[in-house]
Order: sequence, then structure tokens, then C-alpha cells
Amino acid sequence: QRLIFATGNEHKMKEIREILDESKYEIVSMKEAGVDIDIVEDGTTFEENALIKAKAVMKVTGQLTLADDSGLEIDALNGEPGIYSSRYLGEDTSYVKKNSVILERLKDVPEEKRSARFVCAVAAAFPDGQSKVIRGTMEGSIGYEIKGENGFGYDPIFYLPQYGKYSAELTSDEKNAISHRGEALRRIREVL
Ligand code: ITT
Repeated sequence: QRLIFATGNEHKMKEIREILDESKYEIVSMKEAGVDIDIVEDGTTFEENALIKAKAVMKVTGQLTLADDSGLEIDALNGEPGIYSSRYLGEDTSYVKKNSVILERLKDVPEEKRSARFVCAVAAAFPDGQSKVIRGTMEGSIGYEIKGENGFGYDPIFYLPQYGKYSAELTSDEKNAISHRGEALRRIREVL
């Protein structure tokens, strides 16, 4: 089954290809599909933004389209950066900088108040106009340093107490097995 994945984020794309069985799905990125449109993500939730992206690309291609809207919710920052995770502190700010600023903002926050979670909403927009959206989460906490070489974005500050490791220290298989994206994609597979 052919499906288009409406993301311009290559790190997400890599994880998506690893998680979904490529013998069952022909996964085409937006770039590969030749889709170059500006999508205004003006929803107020991960789910709304995932649906906006999937529907916009389904409209121009007429084909089954999936989209991922995701981010990091930090409880001590009242859920920030949340749906603004990629725009946080400015679109062009590096993640080394974003991650350092977050550690600095949390420097006086004690262990028990450093809880955080990654959230991923995956939406499917079908050619007949129907749609479906599913959320996955990964619970953890904000660590005290920037650590690990794997993953992307906020993975180097996201600590998983169950593993005694930062998310960026996990192999891609280990991350995909427990991640917000892994959960959401495995569940949406059932309705494709
Ligand atoms: P598309 O909209 O084109 O898919 P984007 O990167 O702009 O790409 P989002 O608006 O969904 O996507 O922003 C998600 C941001 O949340 C992403 O850029 C990362 O900073 C962060 N994020 C999401 N999942 C993550 C993960 O698994 N590990 C680390 N950071 C993650």
C-alpha cells in the first residue's frame, strides 16, 4: 500500500521508515512525492496540527497521507514547548542552544518536579475524505546535562529513569520500541 508521509523533517522520516514495515507499505516522503506546499500549522493541539498537515497533502495528491505532529511537554514549564517545540526560541536556533536554555531554566527545579513527556499525534487522511488521528506518548524527565549522540531534537536532555539513559543514548531500535512515535504509528497501522 502506497502512502505519503507529510513531513519535511528527515529525522522523523527515518524513524517512520524504521517503525512501519516497508514490505507492507510503500512510504513516500513529501519531497519524493514532489509536494512543495506551505502548510500553516495553526491548530491548538498536536492532533489538530497533524490533521491539518495530512489533509493538506491528501488534497493535492489525492492519495492516502499520514502526518506526524509532535513535541516535548515539560511540566515545570507549564507544558512548554509543547506544540511549539520546533519553533521554540526561534526556528533557526540550534538544538544545542535550545537544550542548554531549557537546562538553565530548570536549574533550580528538584528531581521530582522535572517530569516531561514526548507526545506524537499521527493523522491519516484518506482519499474519500475520512480521517483518523492517534496519540502516543513517552514519559520521562528533563536531565541535568546534554548527553548522547543518537536521535534528534530534544532527545539529548530527555532522561528515561527506567533505562538509566538519555533518549539520545538509545539505539534507534530501542527508541522506536518505546517512543511516542512508535506507539502512535503502530496503533494507526491498524486502521490503514
Ligand atoms: P514537520 O511539521 O514537517 O513534520 P517539524 O519538525 O516542524 O516537521 P513538528 O512541528 O511536529 O515538526 O515539531 C516537532 C518538534 O518536536 C521537532 O522538531 C523536535 O524538536 C521535537 N521532537 C518531536 N519528536 C521528537 C523526538 O522523537 N525526539 C526529539 N525531539 C522530538
